[in-house]
Amino acid sequence: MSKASTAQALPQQRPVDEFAADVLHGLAQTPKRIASKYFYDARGSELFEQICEQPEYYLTRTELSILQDHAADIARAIGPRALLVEYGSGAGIKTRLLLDAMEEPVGYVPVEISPSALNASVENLAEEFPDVDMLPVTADFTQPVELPSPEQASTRTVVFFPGSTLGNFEQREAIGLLRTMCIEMGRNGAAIVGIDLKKDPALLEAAYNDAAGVTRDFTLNLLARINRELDADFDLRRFRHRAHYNPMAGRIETHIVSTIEQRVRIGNREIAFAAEEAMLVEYSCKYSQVEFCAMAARAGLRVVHSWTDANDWFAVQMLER
Ligand code: AVJ
Repeated sequence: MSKASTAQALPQQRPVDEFAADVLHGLAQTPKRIASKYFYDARGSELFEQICEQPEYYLTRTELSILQDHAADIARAIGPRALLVEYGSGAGIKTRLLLDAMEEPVGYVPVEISPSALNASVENLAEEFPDVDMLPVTADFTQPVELPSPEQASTRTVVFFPGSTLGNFEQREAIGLLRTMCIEMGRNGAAIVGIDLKKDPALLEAAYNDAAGVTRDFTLNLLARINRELDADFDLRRFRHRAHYNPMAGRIETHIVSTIEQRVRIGNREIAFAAEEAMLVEYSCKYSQVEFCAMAARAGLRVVHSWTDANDWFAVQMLER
């Protein structure tokens, strides 16, 4: 049986035009803002992998330990012959763990905007799991996607959304995304969602301000990316990374702050920054179990399992209709 290992070509807006339009639109707003999804060019993805290895950034390693410790339990809750759909495709370690534990998974569908990331993740998995149909889809998972069917019939669709990526969305969008998931998984489907839990703000702030400065580089790479792709002249020495926990909103808010009054050129436009003006680039929402259940309920989903670590720092939630 031949397993597809290249991304399906789907009609798309030209990515550079969309990036340019989003950036210019965001910088015309007050306060200025740029969506965090634009962090992830090749350099940004590389820096994110490095963030995951920083001692302060507990999220990745905690989620991984939860998946490891509860793999059998999770696999049992999923059941046999499931189609695994993943929103975003990471380095593949978590996926591998899950596929390894699952009973006869029939297919794997990573949904990801970047075709290069997509193909890389699928190529490795295809070798390791020859009986699993690899069905990558190049698409923005915030929009409903038409899922491909595996060669072998599946008993249910399980959407995997690890990494607390849900936390990057504001509450309304997050509920919208859970609704999209709910539709895509179908009537007897399930979702497995990783979320970061509320904890001591000092621990949270440390995770987004690592001592080695990798998170700072990751944040400022957004400006470097704009310079590279949109013919701009941001001087990275005149901007700084700032990440604070907002306890009322329950989230880390990351800004890029202009250290002086300055003008920046993007293509043929000029953008003015005041001294200490802050541009919003990321939210990372933190939830309590009760808050997450309430959000899921608003999307028509219930939490049927919740797996956590010994410190209750992170949770892997299983949702069903
Ligand atoms: C990949 C979205 C989960 O919000 O913790 C890490 C991204 N930003 N450090 C997060 C991120 C700064 C990360 N997520």
